[in-house]
Amino acid sequence: MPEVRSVLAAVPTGLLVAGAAVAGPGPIADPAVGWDRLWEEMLIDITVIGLVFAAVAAWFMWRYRRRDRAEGDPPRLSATAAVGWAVIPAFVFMADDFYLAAKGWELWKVYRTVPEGALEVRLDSAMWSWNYTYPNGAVTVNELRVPAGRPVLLRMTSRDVVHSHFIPDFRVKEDSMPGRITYLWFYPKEPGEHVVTCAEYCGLLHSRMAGKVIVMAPDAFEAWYRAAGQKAAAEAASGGEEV
Ligand SMILES: [Cu+2]
Repeated sequence: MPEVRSVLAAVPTGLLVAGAAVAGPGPIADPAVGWDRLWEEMLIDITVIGLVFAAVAAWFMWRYRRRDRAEGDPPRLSATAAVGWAVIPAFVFMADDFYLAAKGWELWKVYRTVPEGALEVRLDSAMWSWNYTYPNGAVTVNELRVPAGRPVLLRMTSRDVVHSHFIPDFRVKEDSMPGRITYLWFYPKEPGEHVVTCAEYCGLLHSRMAGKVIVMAPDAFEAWYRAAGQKAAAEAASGGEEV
């Protein structure tokens, strides 16, 4: 995956280099790409199978059509041929099902295996907001800022009811639940914005429980990250004095 290497090579010195280096020089398997491939493969397979079955059915309809008001004289099948006609087409169809299922399991492993060097962010879901806390203490609400070219790991829990953090563009969706820690990871490659929405009905304002992932150029992210961390530290310090 040459574009990954060029992104990593473009990452400036500092925190991000340390993270990206841990991810290793090899390509990171991106589940979003995997889901798209699997979907396309399924569409192609069901189209081909559908066309083959339709062609065979059409041929039989033509071959054994009623002629001259005759009652017809269909060929008699032996028991073996009858079983073969039932089992072989079914097996062809099911073999493809098993193949796609195996590909799905393979992809699931990628989906659940977090690459090394991911940026880890804590997510507390609540009615009705997404609350992100970064390793340096920076906090954002309904806005997940991440650097391009580095995988992101969300460790999630909920303050109240079950929510589901869904980022359609990255093909990831995972429940967050009170009293439990769940996770998801995704791989933002280019700067840009992506919708986050709640995919688990969680009360009156569920439909407004939306946010965004803002993927930033690595140096812009680092500048924001440092400033947001300092702000959080200053707030914690002044809060401490008041107490
Ligand atoms: Cu929700």
